[in-house]
Amino acid sequence: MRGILFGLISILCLLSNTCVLVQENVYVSVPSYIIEDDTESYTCAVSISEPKENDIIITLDVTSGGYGRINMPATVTITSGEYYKAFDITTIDNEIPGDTVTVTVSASYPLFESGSKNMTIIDNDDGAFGTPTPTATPSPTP
Ligand SMILES: [Ca+2]
Ligand SMILES: [Ca+2]
Repeated sequence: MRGILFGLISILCLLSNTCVLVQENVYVSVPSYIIEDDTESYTCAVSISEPKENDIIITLDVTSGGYGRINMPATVTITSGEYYKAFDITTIDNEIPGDTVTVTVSASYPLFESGSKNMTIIDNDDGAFGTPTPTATPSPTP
């Protein structure tokens, strides 16, 4: 009886040691492409492997090509007991044609392996989706 108990405890210790060695990951899910248009909102998400007892505040970042092109929260909180949190990305419409760009959205949390995904922001000023850019009128001379 005592031997069995000791065996069980040994197995539990072995299991918990294994758990400590497992690298925890943050995952981010974004669309592979989004279209430049200030009315569109794209649902994205961050997730972790398993729920935690405390809130996990994930930091979001985007490579420089995304600056001024999208609105995205700086952080997303996965509340205790949850492993998933959705967030929205919206695009910023501009009048610049031909500015399709691929950016990398990343999600990080201290001591966790960061997650990242590529996302292409497709321009809408080439005529296919948007209206033509109005030509500038010369300012009147006095
Ligand atoms: Ca545009
Ligand atoms: Ca554009």
